[in-house]
Amino acid sequence: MPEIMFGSRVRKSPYFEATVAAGASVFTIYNHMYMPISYGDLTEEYRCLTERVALWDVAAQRQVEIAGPDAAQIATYVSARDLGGLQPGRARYAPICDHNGMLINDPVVLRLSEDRFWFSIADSDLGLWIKAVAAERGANVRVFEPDVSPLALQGPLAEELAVDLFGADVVGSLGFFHHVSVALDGIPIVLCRSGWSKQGGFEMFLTDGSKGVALWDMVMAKGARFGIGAGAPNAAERIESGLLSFGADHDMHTDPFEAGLGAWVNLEVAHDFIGKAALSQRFERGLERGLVNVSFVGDAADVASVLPLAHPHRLCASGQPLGELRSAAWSPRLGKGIGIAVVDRSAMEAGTRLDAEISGSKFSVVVAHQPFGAAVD
Ligand code: THG
Repeated sequence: MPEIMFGSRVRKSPYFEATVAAGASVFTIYNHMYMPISYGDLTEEYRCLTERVALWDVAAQRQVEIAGPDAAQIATYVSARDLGGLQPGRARYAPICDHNGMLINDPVVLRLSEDRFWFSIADSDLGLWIKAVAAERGANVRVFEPDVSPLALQGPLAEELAVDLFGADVVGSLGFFHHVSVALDGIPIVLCRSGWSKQGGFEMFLTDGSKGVALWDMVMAKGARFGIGAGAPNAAERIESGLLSFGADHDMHTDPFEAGLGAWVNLEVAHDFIGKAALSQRFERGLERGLVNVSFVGDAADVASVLPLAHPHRLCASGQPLGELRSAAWSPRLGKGIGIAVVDRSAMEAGTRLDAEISGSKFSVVVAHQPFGAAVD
């Protein structure tokens, strides 16, 4: 395989040196930054995440900060989910759409104070968009990327390790999607109970990039007795858990209803927001297609040999194209290949069988009840 050059144009995370020292062997590029996605053994990383605790460099989930007297107004205007009632110290997952109602990002939004927000973004240049919207509206805000780099602690033992690190008082009173400013040996962090897995855990938003390696080493040292391991957002676990990856599963040609994110679109609000009119129309029209979970059928070794999926693949029934397989990975727990596909409405029902050709071989997938974590299949 060819290699990717580690040059100075694509940015490095404050944890970069620590992840390389820990054996990171596969990287992707996300928000113009290198992000480790594997340390060489995805099955062991899955076990560590689902049975113990894993440490992930997710600094590439960059923050777009909106600060100033009109911050709430701009945050609310760009978001399809109502952020009006979001209290300081709380976070919400929020689909962001363009004027046609198409998704352009799906960040976690943290409100730090009355007039300060962080949009913790997926992989697209949302900062440019918000900066332009704020300027065009003459809003009194500053929109910029602060020195903030999330490090995720995920897994069933994350809670105990967090208590060791931050104390039972801080951790015990921190609800899901709540956050609080803390310091660890003088290292400043915003600690949030959040993360891109359903194993439970926290995200430590480091606010001083010069302390990245120190923070990584400290968490690793304290985590040793819990069997902590270096890891990364895990494709199999997140597909099981129904967490979507922007750019892979849904993209700028997908609306939030098709993506299954309709519960987080607030059309009933009194205020206008970008995409509101188009989203209302799309909602009235109903779904023409949508995202579904799928399971592979057939020989396990054959299936495992083509996963994780390198790029989207067309899905057909009786030779007729009905959709596209967007992401897929081998699930060690379920013992089968699982994926996320976008399919025509007629093919969305559980049990629908679809065919794909991957690396020159024929495979079949079946539409599953979803998400896998909550279903029998
Ligand atoms: N953490 C932070 N930033 C991020 C991500 C993250 N930015 C990019 C990407 N991940 C955004 N995508 C998601 C998708 C789902 C969730 C979080 C970020 C998520 N969803 C929960 C669910 O679906 O059950 C809860 C949603 C809610 O209750 O509001 O957590 O992981 N910092």
